[in-house]
Amino acid sequence: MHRERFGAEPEIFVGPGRVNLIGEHTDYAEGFVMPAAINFSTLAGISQRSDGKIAIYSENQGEERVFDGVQAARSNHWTDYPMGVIAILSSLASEEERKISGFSLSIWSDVPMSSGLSSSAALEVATALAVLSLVGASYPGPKLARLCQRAENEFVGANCGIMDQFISLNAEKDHALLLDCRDLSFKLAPIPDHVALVIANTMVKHSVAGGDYPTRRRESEAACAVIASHKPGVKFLRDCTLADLEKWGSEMEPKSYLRAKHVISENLRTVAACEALLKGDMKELGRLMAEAHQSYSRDFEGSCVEADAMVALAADLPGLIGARLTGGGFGGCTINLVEQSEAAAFAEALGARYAEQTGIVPQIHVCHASGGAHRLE
Ligand code: GAF
Repeated sequence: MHRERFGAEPEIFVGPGRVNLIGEHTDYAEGFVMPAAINFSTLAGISQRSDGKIAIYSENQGEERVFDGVQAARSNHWTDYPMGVIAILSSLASEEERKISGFSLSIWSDVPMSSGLSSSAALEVATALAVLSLVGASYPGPKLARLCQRAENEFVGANCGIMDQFISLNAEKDHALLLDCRDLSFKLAPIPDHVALVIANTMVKHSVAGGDYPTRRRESEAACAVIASHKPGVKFLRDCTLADLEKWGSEMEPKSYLRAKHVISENLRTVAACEALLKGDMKELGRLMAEAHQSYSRDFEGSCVEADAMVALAADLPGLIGARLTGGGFGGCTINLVEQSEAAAFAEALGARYAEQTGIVPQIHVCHASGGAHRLE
């Protein structure tokens, strides 16, 4: 499609979506997350052009926009995601990056949008690799993840953390990745062959940019500010303990207390979940996922009726190891770790139960953990 539209052979780059096994709304609190990249990706094809313009076409949107050059501000359009990355990269100091202009970019994706599987990060990351390759520049994965996050925070105006961009760039095939969002150090944990990632889309739309995500972030940060006023050195909920919360919780808005309870306990669960996975203790991993969902739903109030139903309906199906709502919340997908031998039957039964209970036909995908972003050979 790139060749037909733009008359030039593109170089193509792949940015995968992700599923988070555990560790929700902990990344911007400098805590822990444990995502894996999945076999749904965004492809970005790029070729040079001689008129200095930047053309961006999305097959999924069925739309092309042509810009005179790098834009300084958002236009509240889907092109803000790639343009934000282009703008951030071209604002950097190196000579290569100052040459960013004059190219055609075509985008195609099979990452379901607004489903909590990081279609935005996949697009940012694929765009970043494409643009950098055109100007002959490159960055280490963790640094590029920060730049893509900046594009989303500053240009798009969505206040996300680092998890999605980081895993899309740095994932390893067949592994989950425990990320310390404070210093971006990470540990890889193999996902055993007998375990499938079954992703169940509630079909309820999720979004980071508006609504409840920023509200929850503010509420949890308000709780941190109360603890910080008593305890020097506290900057993020990562620095707080459950004992701190009990000590000063009465000074907080009740909602802030509950949001912080989720974040602080979720950090502990996420580190413990990685240990369980490394030890092959699937029972403990499943228990932690169930606890995480309860905490996300009851204390963080980050779930919705449909996601709670999807988790509950999975509970007694053969092969289930653990289930919870994944991603930014208020809709989107659940992640179910399921014995591989039962995965197909599990997916079918869960889909039928969910459709019967809610009247909504879900999409259920049996996935595997994929490698990180790369050039398509
Ligand atoms: C979204 C955000 F983009 C992530 O940074 C993270 O906060 C997640 O929601 C919740 O864990 O995916």
